[in-house]
Amino acid sequence: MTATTQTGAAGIARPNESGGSRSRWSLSGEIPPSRSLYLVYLAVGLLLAEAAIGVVLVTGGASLLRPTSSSAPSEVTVPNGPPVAFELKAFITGFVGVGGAINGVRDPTLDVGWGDHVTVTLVDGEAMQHDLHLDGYNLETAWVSTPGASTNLTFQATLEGTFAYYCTFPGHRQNGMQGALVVGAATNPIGPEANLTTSFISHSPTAIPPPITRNYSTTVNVFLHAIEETAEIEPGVSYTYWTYNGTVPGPFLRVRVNDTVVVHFYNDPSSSMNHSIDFHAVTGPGGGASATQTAPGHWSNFSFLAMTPGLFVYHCGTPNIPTHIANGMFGMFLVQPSGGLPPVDHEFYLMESELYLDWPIHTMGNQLFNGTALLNVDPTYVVFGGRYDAYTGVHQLNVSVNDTVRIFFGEAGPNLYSAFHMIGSMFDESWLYGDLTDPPLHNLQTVPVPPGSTAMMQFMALYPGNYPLVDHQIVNAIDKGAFAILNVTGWANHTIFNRSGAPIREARDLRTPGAESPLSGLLLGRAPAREERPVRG
Ligand SMILES: [Cu+2]
Repeated sequence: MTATTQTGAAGIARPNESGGSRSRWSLSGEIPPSRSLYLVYLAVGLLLAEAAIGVVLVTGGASLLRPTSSSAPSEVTVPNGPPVAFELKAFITGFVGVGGAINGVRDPTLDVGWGDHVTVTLVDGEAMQHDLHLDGYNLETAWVSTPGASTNLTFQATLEGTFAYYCTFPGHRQNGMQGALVVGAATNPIGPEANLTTSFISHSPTAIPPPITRNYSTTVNVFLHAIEETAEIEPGVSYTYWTYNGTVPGPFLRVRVNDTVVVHFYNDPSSSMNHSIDFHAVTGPGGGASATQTAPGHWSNFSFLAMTPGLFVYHCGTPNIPTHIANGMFGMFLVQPSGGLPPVDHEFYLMESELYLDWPIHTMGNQLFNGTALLNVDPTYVVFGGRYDAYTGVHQLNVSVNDTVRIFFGEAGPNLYSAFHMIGSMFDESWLYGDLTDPPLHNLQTVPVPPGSTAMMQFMALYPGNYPLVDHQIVNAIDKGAFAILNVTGWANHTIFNRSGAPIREARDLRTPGAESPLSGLLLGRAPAREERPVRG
């Protein structure tokens, strides 16, 4: 046992990366005590759940960091390098460097010279079991389980290359407990694009259940299947997502208020860890997360009364929750008000989220999750449907002039707000924060959607063209991928818009002055029509 050293504050760049593109990930702070305790609490619960259902240790699996060479040339004598020592403090969210150039750095890269005599000391930062395995050298420490307990590895760095180190306890590596040992001048290049298990990760915006027209309550069975899928974020860039039912977002679920919902949750045997579901539509512990902590290959079930109407998010509630959300585990749950929703020509389903990755955006190859970027809220991509510019080209949204359109929009986060906006038009009616009980706001340009919330927008398509749907936190749309196209085809009414600059006449007649618009007022019977409200200026 050795005394633990308090780690310092953020601000130390990872070695060997000061000029590299990965330096943006290089800063890390200590975990705030309250957050740490919360995560420990959740993780201990998870481990107990795992023990109860007999999960075996997972120590194998694919290497997250690809060794670039396996051995030094045999005819060259390994130099007798100096001793080099590192200390790492183990937390469920990652290893934190102690002392020297790695002080305070989360999952620091350990740079050593070829032939150096390396000691890596592992100190437990919390009352949880951890260890440290080093790929390539195939070395592993004993495990530690109490704060301050320590163990170590000592070896000579005879192999050049980049080698992953990680905790072998189930789920811990996925939670962020992984880093790299770099021996010699090797860097940590991105690996080649992985084999894809699905050609398009994004949920179709139009593949949603039809409006519920019944006027009575019933029992609705909901089936959700947690499964990992490897897909492209953009052409040439692969990533292994964690999904519900194989898409990001997961399925759009639709019930009527006061329906009884029976949730059937299955975690695929191929999953690398436990999963669960927290439905924001549920009144009950964890929104169902406590009832659905499920090991790979197992089922769980629970039921609830959908007594609150609204448009709700659901997401995974298994530690580390932000990681599970960022990896794609979220979706939307509509509890229709008893009066239903007004008929429209098109309903679309879109959800925004962030991807936190090892290498900069557009780097070709197989991207990996980066827990430091997540904690620093430094997303690599901000996307709809889990994919860069997902709903463009052949996947764009298509409507015709004079069609009425409804968009169900959700912000999964895990961290960012969306400023949802349609370039080239307004939303006639917007129900914010998933509230479908109060009257909508009218004629909004940009709709604020907090993480873990939703909004419902309606409008009539009036003029042909491409109308980008974006996050008006505009870097997210233009540079990071939160960009979709709503294509409107049909007759160009030049009294609305005219490229020639000719006089515009009778534009207000388009919405049948004096009458209700096709949308206004139908939902609740009290929203004023667009034309009936006072015109400012
Ligand atoms: Cu999960």
